[in-house]
Amino acid sequence: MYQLYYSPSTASLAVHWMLIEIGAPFELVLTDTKTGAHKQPDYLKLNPAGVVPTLIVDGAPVCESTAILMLLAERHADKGLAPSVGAPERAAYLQGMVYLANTLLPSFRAWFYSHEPAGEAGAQAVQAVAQARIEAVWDRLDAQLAGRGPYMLGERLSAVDFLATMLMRWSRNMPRPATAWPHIARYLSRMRAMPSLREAHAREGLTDWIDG
Ligand SMILES: N[C@@H](CCC(=O)N[C@@H](CS)C(=O)NCC(=O)O)C(=O)O
Repeated sequence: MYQLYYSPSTASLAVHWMLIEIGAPFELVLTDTKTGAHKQPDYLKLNPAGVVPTLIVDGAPVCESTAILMLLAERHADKGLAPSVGAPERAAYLQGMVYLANTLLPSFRAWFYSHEPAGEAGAQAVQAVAQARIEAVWDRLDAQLAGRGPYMLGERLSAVDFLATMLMRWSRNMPRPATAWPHIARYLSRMRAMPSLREAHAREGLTDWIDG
């Protein structure tokens, strides 16, 4: 039985969604970032960075949403959410996960926590850079989806889709949300129809975005 330390609408959503999709038994442990639960000493023992998510796997904590998604895909290989070692799509899979983790995740951190790099005085400039970086990723992913779809890796759903969709959702209140890009919009229509994503939203009490 997995235990997922989560906070609604945050980086834990992709993990929550994947757990539902693979049908693995898990327990949700609310770690509400709004109340500071993620900075309490007991939680910091599990996740020293004081962020969500953390997944308890065989009694040990695993941090970093991207790593957790890759681990779950590997542990539940029968669900086909990661191309196996040596498969032709393996390189694109690794590249897709690391690209999202290295570009979008930090850029969203800068967008949502724009005071962090240079204090309140620098927040506006940090947001402007973050917005430009995020939009550049949408340009690239839109072109990718135009050329090969319907999923991020082509014909098959993979862990990349869980991470990409969650990050696209995070742009919903930005000046240009990801849905402003036509191929991404079409992609998200398909993803938002997935019963597992809808279930994750319902369980987290999220009502915006899922219906477009
Ligand atoms: N690299 C981490 C980032 C996690 C992260 O930044 N989580 C945010 C919510 S989306 C958080 O816990 N924020 C609370 C805080 O930093 O105080 C991951 O992918 O797991």
